Amino acid sequence: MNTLLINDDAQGVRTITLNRPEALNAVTEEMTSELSAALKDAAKTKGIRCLVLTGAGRAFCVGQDLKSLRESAEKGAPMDFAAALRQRYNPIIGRLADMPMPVLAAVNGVAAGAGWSLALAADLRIASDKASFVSAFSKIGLIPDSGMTQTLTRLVGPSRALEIAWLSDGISAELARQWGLVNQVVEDARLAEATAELSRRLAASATRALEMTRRAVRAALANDLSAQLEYEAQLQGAAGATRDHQEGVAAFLAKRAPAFTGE
Ligand code: T3D
Repeated sequence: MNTLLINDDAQGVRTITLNRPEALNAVTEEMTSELSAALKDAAKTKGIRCLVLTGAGRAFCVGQDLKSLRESAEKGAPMDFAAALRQRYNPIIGRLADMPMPVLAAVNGVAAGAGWSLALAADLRIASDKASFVSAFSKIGLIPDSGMTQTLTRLVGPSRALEIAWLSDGISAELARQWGLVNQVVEDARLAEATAELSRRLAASATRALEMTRRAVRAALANDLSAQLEYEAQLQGAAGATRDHQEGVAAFLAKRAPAFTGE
């Protein structure tokens, strides 16, 4: 891997670090192909129970590398945006959304364009107080992509989503927290520690129940009550058959902490 760093800890947390700090982790073709492979691998690796996505250096990710975009155009092979989204970006967003474990974005610095879309595709976001967010797409005559028109709209509603997308003003970490775009803001120096704390807590949980909870929460945005009640019944049927459910009940009755295994 040239554009990513991948690290596993003993608690079941895998951290993928976007690693082009000299270019603020701008996204290249190589990065999308490596990230896609890394997500595929994390999804099928036993024992990975929380995935953290972060950036090296002062940025989280500034979206598509505009220098490589210009180079391609100068070579007479301008980027086919629709194809790039269908073949490179969208599969990554789809994979992030459906990982079998919680996905946490640790936003260490500026997140712009599709870089912000990546953070929005995570389940939860923890941000450094030095982080900032900018849609950026409108400044280069594009529309928000890589899922942003949906993730952003669901978090802040259509009117604020349009304001953010049309104006492309920078949003501070604190304002992002107030608007529900990030779950926690911590002092920059504490980001690694706070990320480890939250990700290890998630990794020690009943992983399959967390994944099914995500499915239920997502379905709730489209279902009416009776469809949602039925979906909850189906998912609870599956959750109730897990080893972690048995362990949770046994631990409660024995007045001890549960030792979930993710099974
Ligand atoms: O198929 C498709 O649809 C394509 C997919 C597109 C998805 C997208 O992501 S489109 C959106 C692309 N991203 C942007 O437009 C963001 C552009 N960058 C900025 O607006 C600003 O750089 C930031 C707000 C992110 C940060 O500002 P600041 O003041 O902290 O840094 P800076 O001075 O602007 O940038 C520092 C360097 O990073 C600078 O390079 P230099 O002059 O030192 O050589 C700048 O050019 C470079 N940089 C920043 N963003 C990008 C970039 N280089 C390449 N690509 C970038 N996206």
